[in-house]
Amino acid sequence: MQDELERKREELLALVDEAADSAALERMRVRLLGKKGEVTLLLRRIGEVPPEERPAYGRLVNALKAEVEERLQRRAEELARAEEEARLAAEVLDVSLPGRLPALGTRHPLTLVLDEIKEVFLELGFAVAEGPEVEWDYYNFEALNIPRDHPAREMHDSLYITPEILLRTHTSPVQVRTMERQAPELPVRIIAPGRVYRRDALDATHSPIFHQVEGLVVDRGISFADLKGTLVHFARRLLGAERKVRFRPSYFPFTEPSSEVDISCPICRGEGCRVCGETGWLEILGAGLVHPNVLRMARYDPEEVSGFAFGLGVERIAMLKYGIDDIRLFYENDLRFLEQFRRG
Ligand code: 2NM
Repeated sequence: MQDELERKREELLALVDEAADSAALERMRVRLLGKKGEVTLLLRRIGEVPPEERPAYGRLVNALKAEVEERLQRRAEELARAEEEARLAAEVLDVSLPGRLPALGTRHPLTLVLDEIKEVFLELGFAVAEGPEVEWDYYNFEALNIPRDHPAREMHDSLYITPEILLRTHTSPVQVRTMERQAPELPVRIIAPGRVYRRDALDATHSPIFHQVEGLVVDRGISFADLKGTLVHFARRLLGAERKVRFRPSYFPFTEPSSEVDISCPICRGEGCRVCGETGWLEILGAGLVHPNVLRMARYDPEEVSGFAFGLGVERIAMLKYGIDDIRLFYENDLRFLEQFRRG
């Protein structure tokens, strides 16, 4: 009996040592100590043992059970330690490796140019004004002295929401709203950057949505000399100190006199090239002295004050500045295009 238990003891302890991982060890614990486990059955068998041998049998089996429990405990700790070590070895992290750099975006070329334009005018004491993109016909046309029969007022040239409301075709309504709000306070010295809308098909040189910056100065004694000084300074700050600047007579309903402003081509320096259409000159903006009717409608007295105003297309400036020949490139978000404007 004693020998038989001794063999059993060795067999069971060996089984515990054989468990190769925590899961196998748990299955082994059930096989040994569970309800129908080997040790449990040995304990139950005490009833089959002759009464005089029961105390000795009981002592031996209880000792065996304690030893099995202890061996299970030791093996569990051993396996847990080994498994932790294996996990740590598998998870090694080399903190000396170079980091993975985040993919850095770039500012959009239109944002770059717009920021440069703003900077020049902010230095000169202009403030940035904003207004709605969905605008009353009154602010977009009527208050700007644009006649009822002007082509821009046709349904097929502008994007109307109702007969009285449209998507603004320029940012001039912002200037009108600012004058209205501020009058009779002087001076007005603002730029109005923003998105404008025209009923055009998208092609290499037109887009139904594009960006403008318009400027306005109203004060006592403002003359065409103020306009010229401001815009020559602006053109040279933005496109190069060596630019020649040319004022050509023109017409706008909201200014009188009116002018278009050209610069010597920054690509060929006036020699003639693809960008300037072989003329050596590029038109960069329109400008003029604010029409007395416009001042009057905005509640300034044209006998007391005068003003100059100008307007430019941001896409147009960006295209000639960077030699871009297709306006659609600005809106397609092709990274091969955008990444060319990375700075620094
Ligand atoms: C241009 C050209 C000339 C202009 C006029 C005004 C306002 F509101 F003061 F009358 N804002 N902008 C203006 C003048 C715009 O764009 C080519």
